[in-house]
Amino acid sequence: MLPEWKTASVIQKHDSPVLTYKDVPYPATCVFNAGVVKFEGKYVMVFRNDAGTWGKCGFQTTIGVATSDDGIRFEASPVPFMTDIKDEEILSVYDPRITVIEGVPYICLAMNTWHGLRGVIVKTLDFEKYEIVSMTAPDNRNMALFPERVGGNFVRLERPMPVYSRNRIDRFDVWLSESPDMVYWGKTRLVLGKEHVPFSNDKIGPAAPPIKTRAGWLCTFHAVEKDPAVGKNGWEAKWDKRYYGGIMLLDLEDPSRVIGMSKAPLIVTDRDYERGGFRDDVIFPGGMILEDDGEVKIYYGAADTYECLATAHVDDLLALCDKPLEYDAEQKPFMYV
Ligand code: BMA
Repeated sequence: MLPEWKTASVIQKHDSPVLTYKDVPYPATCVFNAGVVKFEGKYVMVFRNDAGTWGKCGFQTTIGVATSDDGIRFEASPVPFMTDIKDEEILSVYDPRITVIEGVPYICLAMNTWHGLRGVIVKTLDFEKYEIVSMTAPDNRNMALFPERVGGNFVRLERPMPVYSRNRIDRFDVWLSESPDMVYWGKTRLVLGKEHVPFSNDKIGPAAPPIKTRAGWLCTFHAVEKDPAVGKNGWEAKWDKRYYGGIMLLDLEDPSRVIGMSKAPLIVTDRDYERGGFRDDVIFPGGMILEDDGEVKIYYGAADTYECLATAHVDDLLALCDKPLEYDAEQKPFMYV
């Protein structure tokens, strides 16, 4: 039996999803895993849309854009975005995260290609035209950019997926790389190992782009627990995972250093629309905005089907990150030999 985790008491979930297929004026079925930023006076959301038959979903993924004046009521643009990125090698892009850096919105997306799972960074000024800035080598996706340079370099969180070297199972962690120009990335180092997260028995990954606070970079991540009790959990033929949102604090000067982390999840599924969908029990945060009054808006995909919103005060989130990292010996990392 898995532990019965609860959403942290400092979190208020909005009553209903903030974006669903009903809000999208072109073929849409599952609308989820969005990135959101404030840009030129509006909230801009870039979301994932898996079209297909309701109750099945599918892999006809497009990327959509929606805007809002209040961060709650979003209006989708009439046509999808980045449809021409697919070519003979790139099959689909998905799970966008947006960061405005030096006045320019950059979007990180996961990318399925014929030769592996990659990450791509694009930049745009109008959310209509875009330019590819760089792509990762496979298998590495789930990138989230920091909103400013640190020590002179751009910084991103990322999630390589070493399979062969880690006994061919999901044992994935959160990493960080730096770049002088957003094109060449290196100085790669581990941020958070799965063995540091008491609510993961499978893998973890970066979630929304970090926000800067006086105490450090406040940063969400997703954590996956496999539940052996379920085989089918949602519309998909087999699905035995649960995804939670977690929260940690990274050092302002060296963001590869975790200075605090909540030992329990920040957000778990407890609403019908989070528990029932294409894949049940999935919380996948992709956007986080710090408002002037200290409210933090956290946007998250639910059940791979809807886009939702939760809020909390920044001080309450920081208070959750008061625990140092502990290493769980039961979850010792290992190498394939
Ligand atoms: C991950 C990604 C996400 C998805 C999650 C849960 O591997 O594919 O897009 O939300 O699984 O299904």
